Amino acid sequence: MIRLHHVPLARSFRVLWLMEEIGLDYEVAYYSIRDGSMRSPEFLALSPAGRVPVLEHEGAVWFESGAIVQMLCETYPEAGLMPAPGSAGRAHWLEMLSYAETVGCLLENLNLNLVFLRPPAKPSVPVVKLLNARLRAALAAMEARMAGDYLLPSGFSAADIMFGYGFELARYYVDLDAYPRLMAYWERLRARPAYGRAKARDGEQDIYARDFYPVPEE
Ligand SMILES: N[C@@H](CCC(=O)N[C@@H](CS)C(=O)NCC(=O)O)C(=O)O
Repeated sequence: MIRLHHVPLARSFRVLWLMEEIGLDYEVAYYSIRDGSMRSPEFLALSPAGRVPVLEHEGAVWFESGAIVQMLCETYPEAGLMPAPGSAGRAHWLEMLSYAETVGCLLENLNLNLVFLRPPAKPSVPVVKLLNARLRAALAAMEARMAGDYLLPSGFSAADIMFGYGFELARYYVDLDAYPRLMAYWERLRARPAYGRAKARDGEQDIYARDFYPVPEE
């Protein structure tokens, strides 16, 4: 039995997409960040910080998207979504899994300031400026390094799922047209049939109410 604990458009989408690439049969348990369901004792028993994703996999319970992605790639090596341990490219693949979380954490902090903070609390403008600049710098660095069709010269891998998910969400905070190579890369990713199947199971997102969140005025 495989069950993904998932919030639409959250990092658990990485796992959803990866499971579609691998071709697994799985169930999805849906949550919302807004309704308190992720603070229930049942959910906290699965996820210590009350976060998604959590994956129940054949009796094991895994949390942290990067770890789940690596575990799935190693459990199903025939899917060919990682360079084998010890092979050329493995270090770069692991770097990219973690780099994707550098981007993920910047997005999370922008979300906290601009999406989840409730009045009378106000976002910190200097902090939002800094986060926005750091997000743009992280994307610009990948734009400069993008030489082929995917992050790894060997071709599509789970690193593209980890990073591509964050690139998709960055559109809420930055103008993605500033990164033409990443935009072309993103078009390749979203054209993948497994991405389309994952989107069909993602569910209705209730995180963002707007299409774009600019840096607020001082
Ligand atoms: N590093 C963790 C972060 C997980 C995480 O923060 N997930 C968010 C959704 S993208 C969440 O569950 N937030 C709920 C909360 O903060 O209460 C991972 O990659 O799995």
